[in-house]
Amino acid sequence: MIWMSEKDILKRLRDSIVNLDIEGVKQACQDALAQGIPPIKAVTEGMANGMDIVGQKYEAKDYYLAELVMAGEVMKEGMKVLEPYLKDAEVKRLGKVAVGTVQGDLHDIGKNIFATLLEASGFDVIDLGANVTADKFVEVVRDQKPEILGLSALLTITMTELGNVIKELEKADLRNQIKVIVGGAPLTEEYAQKIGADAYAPDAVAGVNICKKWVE
Ligand code: B12
Repeated sequence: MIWMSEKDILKRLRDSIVNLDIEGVKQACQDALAQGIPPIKAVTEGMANGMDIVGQKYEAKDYYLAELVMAGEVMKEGMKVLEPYLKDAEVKRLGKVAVGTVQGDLHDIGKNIFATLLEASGFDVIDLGANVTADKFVEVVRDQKPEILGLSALLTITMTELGNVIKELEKADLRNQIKVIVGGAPLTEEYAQKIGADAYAPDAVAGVNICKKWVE
């Protein structure tokens, strides 16, 4: 491979998401690894920036739903290349975290990144997927006893479901057994406080750092 600066590779990662270019993203991820760019940086400062641009294009009606779907697929292919390098089997085990995207919401890319980074940091992750009902979250907290529950919501209309999950945990008398962290683009610190979450994180890295503090 011809030597490229880190900046150029991050730009290629971003652009291949925006151009919905699966082969391009895979190659750029491989080049990032070959050049010693930390894989987490390739995600957060490369591909994730591309997803932001895709979102803006969707809002501007330059892109339609088909492109949103495709962008999600392209990002997932890139993640497949990077994931083995994000994980490190040698790290000490820290505890159990259940994660999921709330009911009505199918966005799972951010949640998946959070889950991957948790695993890489030594947490055991129970990934419930997307469109998860409050009942399911309650059942898992009761039966599998994770220390932490991570909830994701990407739509303004599904944000309210986060509060609902917390209420259901209270009703089931489980709220005091678990720390709840919430994340997703439309959320804010204030909103997280209002619904009674223990923490909000603007990105997956910050989220993992909060989880680490909790189990220290
Ligand atoms: C890809 C995408 C899709 C894909 C999702 C594919 C998938 N498997 O996830 C598909 C095509 C399915 C989709 C569908 C829809 N989408 Co969409 N989508 C997006 C897009 C472009 C990117 C989202 C994404 O993956 N970003 C990249 C990841 C890495 O970022 P992230 O999710 O924010 O996650 C980071 C942090 O937020 C955080 N995080 C996330 N979750 C959690 C959880 C915890 C616990 C922690 C600690 C951290 C954390 O960590 C992550 C990494 O640092 C966004 C635009 C955008 N830029 O956000 C629109 C967007 C979210 N979608 C939108 C809309 C409107 C829709 C649809 C309603 C479209 C339609 N008309 O049908 C549907 C809804 C379907 C549903 N019921 O969920 C709007 C939402 C507007 C709003 N405020 O409500 C957005 C903002 C686009 C826009 N600008 O209009 N979408």
